[in-house]
Amino acid sequence: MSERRKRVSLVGAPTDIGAGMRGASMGPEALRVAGIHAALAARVAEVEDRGNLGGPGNPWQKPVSGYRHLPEVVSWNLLAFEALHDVLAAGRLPVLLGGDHCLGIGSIRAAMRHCRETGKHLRVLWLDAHADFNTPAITPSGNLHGMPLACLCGMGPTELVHLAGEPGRLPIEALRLIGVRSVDEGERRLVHESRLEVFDMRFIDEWGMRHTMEQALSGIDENTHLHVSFDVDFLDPDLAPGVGTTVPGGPTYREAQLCMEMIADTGLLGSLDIVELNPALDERNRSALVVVDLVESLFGKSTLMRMG
Ligand code: B3U
Ligand code: MN
Ligand code: MN
Repeated sequence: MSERRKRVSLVGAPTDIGAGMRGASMGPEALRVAGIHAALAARVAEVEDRGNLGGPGNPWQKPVSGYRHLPEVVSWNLLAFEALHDVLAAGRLPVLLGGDHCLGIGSIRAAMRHCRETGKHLRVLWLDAHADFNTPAITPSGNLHGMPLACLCGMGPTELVHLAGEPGRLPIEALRLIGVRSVDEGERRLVHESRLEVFDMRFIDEWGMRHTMEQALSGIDENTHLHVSFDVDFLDPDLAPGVGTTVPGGPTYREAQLCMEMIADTGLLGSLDIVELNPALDERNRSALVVVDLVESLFGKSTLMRMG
């Protein structure tokens, strides 16, 4: 569907329940202040803001059996799952304003359910400095924002793996990780054993963003639902310092723009997460402003009219 005909719903999830640092709970408001609504309204047929989900507070506790805040993470993800599935079922495109990246579980579960109901094929583009593929046995922190992909692929606590009693798991083949440059020791082994398709920064340096995106998008067709999970720490910290876990050596402004533009060119974007923005660590909201700028490109903004 052309971007111009899309109808978008913003859903805020103000929580830092899965993170190792407080502050991502302010992400939704920072994105609104940076003008996400107006920026999208200029690109698509209609935008509504469904406001914020109201989940549990952050008790700031130590890990229990390998996880921090598991019950609260489950609650937030159930809320996200319901809200985002409602948006999809209404024929609209959900934009999750996070919040930390543990919310990717609920969000992608909603996209999986939607694909099951509509017969679409899901492709997930996970834009992130990290692999987010830890399990309770190997996590160095217990923070669930480092584990969402492993949970989605069936490795994690049942409450998260089968969130809301949902069947099945996310097939590894549906996933593409882009921009990765920080992977923990045990996680590296699991990524390798699981044959996750990862376009790390070395790949991007050697092959360029154009080739990277061609590869990450290969095999899609008009029946594909593209889910983009955009962890703001994907970007180089020079560009976007407002995240809890900055990792140097990320995509530049130009590389990130091209990444977004090439996704937009497919016309297949079906759902989006914007996560890990931490306004407490930002400078005059500049990371939020960069994100909004990139989201405009993701929804088809281009300098010139594109031919063909
Ligand atoms: N891999 C580390 C750090 C981390 C993962 N995701 C973020 N940080 N944002 C962990 O704690 O699992
Ligand atoms: Mn992440
Ligand atoms: Mn990350």
